[in-house]
Amino acid sequence: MNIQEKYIKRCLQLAENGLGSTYPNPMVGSVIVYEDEIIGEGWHQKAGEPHAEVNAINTVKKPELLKKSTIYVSLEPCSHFGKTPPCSDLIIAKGIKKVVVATVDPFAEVAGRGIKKLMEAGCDVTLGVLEKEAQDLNKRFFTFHNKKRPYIILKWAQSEDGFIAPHKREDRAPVWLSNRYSKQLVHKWRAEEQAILVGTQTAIDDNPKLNTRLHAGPNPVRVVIDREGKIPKDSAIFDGSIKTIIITEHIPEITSENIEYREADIKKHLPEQIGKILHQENLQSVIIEGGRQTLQSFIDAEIWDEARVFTGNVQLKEGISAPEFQGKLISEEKIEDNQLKIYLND
Ligand code: AOF
Ligand code: ZN
Repeated sequence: MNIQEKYIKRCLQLAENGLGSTYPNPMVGSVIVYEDEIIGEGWHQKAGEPHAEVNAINTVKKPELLKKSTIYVSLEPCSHFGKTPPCSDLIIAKGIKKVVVATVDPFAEVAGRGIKKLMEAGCDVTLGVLEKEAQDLNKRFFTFHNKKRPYIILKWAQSEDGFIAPHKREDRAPVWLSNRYSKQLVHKWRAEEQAILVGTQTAIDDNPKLNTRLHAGPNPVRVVIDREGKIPKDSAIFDGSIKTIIITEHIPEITSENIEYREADIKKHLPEQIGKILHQENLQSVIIEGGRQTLQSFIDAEIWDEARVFTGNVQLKEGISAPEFQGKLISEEKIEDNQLKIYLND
């Protein structure tokens, strides 16, 4: 690891202090280095509050050193007037001549303009140090701005013999293939994403609540596909306790509180349309929890980023088979009698 990587790594560590509180902004960290010594550090704490560079500059005890220092930032310094003024202007005004940046900011109002500004002012700018790590840290933010859709996580549980549910169900209740620790972990994951989506059949068969009752944290916005309005109105998803978006062909005249309808065109593929709708809603991530048809439609359309698959120790012998997909296995762990595998689409 070279010196530039060492300091960008520190920026990435600092950025992580903002985990869970910067949305819709990314997590960003910054350090200021004078003669191989860190003289200032900062990170972006919350949307609307100062950016990482401002916080780092404000911690420098001897401001006269700034002119001879290098500023490291895990994201391109901004060029726009948003809720706060442009960081690139501040860097120029403080006379900092050397700037090391991990990655360009994909936000349309910045997108290279911050770097251009700095270079035009005569700064020596290095771009692309630990770029992949920096983009991974804000994978939801990058996917949202670059692909104009949320970061998409597919999740399902399957039996040892590869089925996600039995064919027939007597009552509207899920059949549990994963154990209680896995279930708790799923609720933690729900709290980490901005939306949770299920298809019509899952909403009908399982009557899911789609909340985070087993883990502390916010509830994601519920998104439910109900093209023909077939889901019974007494289902948990219509209880109004959480903002719920229904993707449908026909928007009903009478709607209830916290339930919003968005129109989809039946002639076009749903995954692309849902991606667009959620982007318009400013939702940067979604966890899709079934069922087979919904999961497979996103896989077939190549509109997904991550798959989290539990395998239980139950045998179903027959039923609805697990989605078919190809991904790169990035982690594998045992949760008591369950196995959890996480894959990336790449
Ligand atoms: C930076 N440093 O620490 C962060 C940046 O509304 P504003 O003014 O807070 O601007 C938000 C945008 O600024 C956000 O979408 C992203 O493009 C950038 N975030 N930029 O120079 C930072 N958090
Ligand atoms: Zn900024």
